[in-house]
Amino acid sequence: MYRINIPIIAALSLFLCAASASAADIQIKVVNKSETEGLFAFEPTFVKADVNDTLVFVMVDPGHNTRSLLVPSGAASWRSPYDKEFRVKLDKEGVYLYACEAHKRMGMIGVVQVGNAGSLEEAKKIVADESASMAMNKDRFAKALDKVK
Ligand SMILES: [Cu+2]
Repeated sequence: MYRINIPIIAALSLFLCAASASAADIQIKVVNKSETEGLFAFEPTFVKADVNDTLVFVMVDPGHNTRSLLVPSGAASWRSPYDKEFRVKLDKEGVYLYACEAHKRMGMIGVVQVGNAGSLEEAKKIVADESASMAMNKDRFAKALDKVK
């Protein structure tokens, strides 16, 4: 009796390890200046993720937050407090767009692709509208959306 349980427990714990390893935390640094992305940036600006991964916004510099501009159908929109680490579970496939509310006009935006992007029509419209009112980094949003494949 006792011996029979051991392989079952071993198999179960292997299964649980595999399941938890498949969902990743993806760190996004929120900074005034990024070596790779430029001024007022989410680093990296574009992320490709899998369903059930989690974005972790790390507020490296003060004065920023994150707010969704577009989420896939059925996904929850978000609005984070300023200056606090914030987590977003990516539980639906599609494209997510977000910005820092204080610096959206500075082009402080981000794009996330989760799994299959699906139609990009709505995302393209939002990117065009938002980019038109930006005072700097005007091409950042469109360039990030171009990375969605
Ligand atoms: Cu900001």
